[in-house]
Amino acid sequence: MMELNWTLEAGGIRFAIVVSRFNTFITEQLVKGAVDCIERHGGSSDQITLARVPGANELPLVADRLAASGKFDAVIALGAVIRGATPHADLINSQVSKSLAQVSVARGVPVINSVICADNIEQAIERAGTKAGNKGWDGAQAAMEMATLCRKL
Ligand code: INI
Repeated sequence: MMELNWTLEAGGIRFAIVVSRFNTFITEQLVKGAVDCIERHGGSSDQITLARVPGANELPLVADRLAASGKFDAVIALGAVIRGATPHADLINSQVSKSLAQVSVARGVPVINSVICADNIEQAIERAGTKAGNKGWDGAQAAMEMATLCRKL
């Protein structure tokens, strides 16, 4: 068995981050987590391009443009969808996660889905740098791993 192994490093990887402004007090914490993760793995802000969109629904289109540009080794999509009184959030969640996965496969570029899907604000806060970690940090780690793996395939 030949297993592909490597250490997790950000050096040399070109990252694109697309983040939604909806629930911005949460999503800005995800940006901070992602950038912190990249920097703590030897990367720098020069390697990161950041695009902002109005809401999670708009993430797939911009992720697609970024992935198609050939300028990035990985795209990290950050957002926070918080359930309200209507099924609106559920519709957004299923559409966005399917579309991000489609973009990734169609463009051959890792597109990391780091959109928080929460029942309430407390759950979202827990995933934005408090009790349950930071989904932006997790997304940056997944981006590093996938970009490095894809280079070896
Ligand atoms: N967008 C979000 O990013 N999070 C939400 O929780 C949310 N809710 O619940 O409405 C949300 N709605 C806006 C949506 O993503 C689009 O921006 C809007 O529909 C315009 O296309």
